[in-house]
Amino acid sequence: MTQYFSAPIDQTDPLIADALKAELTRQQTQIELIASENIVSRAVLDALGHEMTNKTLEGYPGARFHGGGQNVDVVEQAAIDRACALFDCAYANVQPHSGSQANLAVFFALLKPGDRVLSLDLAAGGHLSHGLSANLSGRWFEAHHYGVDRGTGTINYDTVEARAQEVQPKLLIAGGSAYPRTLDFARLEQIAEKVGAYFMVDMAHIAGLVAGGVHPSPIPHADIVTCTTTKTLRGPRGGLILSRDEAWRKKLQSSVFPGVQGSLHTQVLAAKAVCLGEALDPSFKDYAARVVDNAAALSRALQAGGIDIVSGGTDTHIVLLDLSRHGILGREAEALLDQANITSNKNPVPYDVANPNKWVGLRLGVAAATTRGFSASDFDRLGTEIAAIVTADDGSRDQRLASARMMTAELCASYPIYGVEGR
Ligand code: DSN
Repeated sequence: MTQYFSAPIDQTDPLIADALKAELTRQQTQIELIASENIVSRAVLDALGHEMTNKTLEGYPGARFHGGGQNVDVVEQAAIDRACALFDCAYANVQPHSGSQANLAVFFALLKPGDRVLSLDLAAGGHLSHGLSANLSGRWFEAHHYGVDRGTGTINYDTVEARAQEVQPKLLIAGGSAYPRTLDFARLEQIAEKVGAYFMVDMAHIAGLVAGGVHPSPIPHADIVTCTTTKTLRGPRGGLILSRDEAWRKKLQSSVFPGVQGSLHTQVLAAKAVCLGEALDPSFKDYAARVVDNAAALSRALQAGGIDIVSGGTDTHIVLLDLSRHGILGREAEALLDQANITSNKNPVPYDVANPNKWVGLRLGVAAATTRGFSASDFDRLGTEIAAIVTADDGSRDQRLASARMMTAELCASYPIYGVEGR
């Protein structure tokens, strides 16, 4: 068995080892602009790859269903304490395996099947776990949505209030995956109060901006807040549930386990604790400030290049391009940028069609490249190149792509990640 415990993966499983190496090279040599991605620290990777993954455990620190949990107890308690300190809240559950699991647990805690929820429409930037008909949240609950104004691309809170009065939801949800502007949590709290709804905020995308003090916190306003530790928070894949007070502790604890989950992803708990510790370091505020500055620079450069930006700009890490005037679909723009080693994703814009292959939006996010070290002037250059690629005619596009590939290679060489050999 000696080999079993010591042989590296490139000896035991070349197929997977080669894919892992190729993925590292891909990340090192492309510019990551998918808004839900980031680049985690070596310390987070160390935790994720740790032998703690062998440990099976259910329950909560000090009240487990299996023996031998003393070290995971230390890790989970540290993650809870750090989440409470970071977000200034009294309650944190760090066990959800993902943001969707966290949201499902909140639905399980607050609602009964058939209850009404009111959330941001998917095309306006919402999330599938907030009541999409194809998702369990939309199948088992009566989901209604609010959108954004056609003219401004932003949420009109008077319209949300009218919609809430009409729908009378049991749960009002704010947050999503592609809304680029600051959310007015105080106003949404008032709306929820007026109609007697619970108020939940899914801050998955902006959690790192909230932690870094560059977006207002939903904690004082919402009954319950969920997020992922990925995205702007710069940690492992997984979810968190937070609350300003202890009112929901008992229900939330049992809703996560045994409500929607069984045993822990113990090594992910360790990685969550590490990323939350990193976010408590004063340097995280500087990172968060650079994220919003960089997104603004990218947005300005794209607009200067003639591209329409949904809502006319951004307050967050997200820049959402509306390509409808350029005769190019989101998936086509994504494929073109891919040829320049720039990674992005097609996305609906507000009031877009349902078919993803016909969406006219492209979503960009700056968190990963900001972690890499990109400055506002790098994003200015990047935005100029992206606009040129998207607006180029067939005759000049190859030349634009060649020039963009050189820019990508230069920027990636200037801001290396994980060293030449990876870890
Ligand atoms: N909701 C998806 C996204 O924003 O890309 C995954 O987190």
